[in-house]
Amino acid sequence: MTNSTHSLLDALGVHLPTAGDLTVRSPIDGGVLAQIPTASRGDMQAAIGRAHEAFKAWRVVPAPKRGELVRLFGEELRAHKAQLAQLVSIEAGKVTSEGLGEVQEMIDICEFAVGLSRQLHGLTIASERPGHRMMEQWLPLGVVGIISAFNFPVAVWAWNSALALVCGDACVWKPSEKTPLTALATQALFERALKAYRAAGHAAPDGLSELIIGRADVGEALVDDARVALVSATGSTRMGRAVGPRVAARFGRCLLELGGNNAIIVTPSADLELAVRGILFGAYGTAGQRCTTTRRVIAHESIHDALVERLDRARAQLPIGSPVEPGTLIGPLIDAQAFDAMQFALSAAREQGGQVSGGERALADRFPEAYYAVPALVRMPAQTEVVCHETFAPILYTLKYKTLDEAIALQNGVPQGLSSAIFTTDLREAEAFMSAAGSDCGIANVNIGTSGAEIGGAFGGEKETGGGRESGSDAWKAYMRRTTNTVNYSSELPLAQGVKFDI
Ligand code: UN1
Repeated sequence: MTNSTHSLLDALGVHLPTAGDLTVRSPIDGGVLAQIPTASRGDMQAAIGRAHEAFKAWRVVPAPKRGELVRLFGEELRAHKAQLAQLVSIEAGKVTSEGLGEVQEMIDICEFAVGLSRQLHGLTIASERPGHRMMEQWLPLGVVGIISAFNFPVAVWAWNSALALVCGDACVWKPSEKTPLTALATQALFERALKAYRAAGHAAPDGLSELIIGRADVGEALVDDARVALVSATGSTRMGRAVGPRVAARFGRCLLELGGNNAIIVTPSADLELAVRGILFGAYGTAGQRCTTTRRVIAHESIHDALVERLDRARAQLPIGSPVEPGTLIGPLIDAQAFDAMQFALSAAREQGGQVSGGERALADRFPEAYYAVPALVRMPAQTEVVCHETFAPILYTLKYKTLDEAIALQNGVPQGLSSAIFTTDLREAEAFMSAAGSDCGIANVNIGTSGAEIGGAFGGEKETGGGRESGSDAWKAYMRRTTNTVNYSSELPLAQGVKFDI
């Protein structure tokens, strides 16, 4: 580990063990950052036990008081934003501005959650019976298990935990094995917030937010434990296919945030300048490793060639380099496996009639142990099998269309349903795209790209994306249980539906 990473971890309050079976590498140069021990199934079960006890105490703390803890955590994040962001760059390979953006997303959700802590409201419902009142309440749910992926190593956890904590739940976090250091740093910041909360005279139980670093068996222990009321899992569709049925088998709740295969439709009336910028960030930002990454462009035949040529020229000039160096826009892929998957997809695309530009390995001389790739653009003759598959890499497939109906059918013609966008200045096209017969995704944008959603909206998608919604809007309801209460304040006992049962 370099001295700078060491001092960064120190500043964030992380004291690493000196040995362990998990080797943590930086995708920047492939160098070893740390060796840390992994937990066992038993450790996970013990953590769930602590969280379950914590839940019992936390659920009766008034929600605005719970919000105060999340407010303090947001303050820690503000104070350590630059350091945590730098660690995100080192461990996940994000360019500086995106690392900062990730921590900003955590701060934003904390603020949203603090406001929400005074708004966890239910309805009052008209009763058909005289002297009766009906209402619904939202009550704390239980332990929330959070399984997060390497590409948003800390923000996605924050979306879940900030809401879960104000909702009165306790959390158990299993981060990606590729990014345990950012998880440890986040946990250390949370513990500082907890200390400040207690120092201000508030009571908070131990075990409110447990972090367990481990392999798949530890994730399975989380998924299978009946004390975990909600499993919120972010990752591949393959992972979701394994998690979903196991949680369902024990009647637990699942919030799945899985793969995307996001498209941008570009119509003849589009502002092409805007479209080019939106597509470049969507397709190649984060080196194509967002679930919201733009993977397909569906362009009208009248503008297709001009648009694709512009994209291809701009693509070839995107600065690839170490994510912590100024000016870099394209950082590394997470590891060799990701690079291999990219090459595999590109050769499949060639076999399926695609014309590939870019995609080669970059900077191999400077970083022989790391995997940088030239962003790829593939002109496809049709939406073939490889295009229907999510490859977590900077590959953009381009397709042509004649009618908007055809474009929407192509856009919807993949198994995933996370994000989508249209670039158009035609009101009819924009509205049709967002309508019931339009995009089938959880996110449908107009004149912006597919990625980079704000936390205020509900985030998630349909079909193989898993159907869950996280973050803003009323996504908080997934972290609570609803009770319907009917209160009789009369001295009669009328039955609903006019039923008589006179004794
Ligand atoms: C993810 O890639 O798992 O909309 C989440 C975005 C980010 C979140 C992406 N706010 O691209």
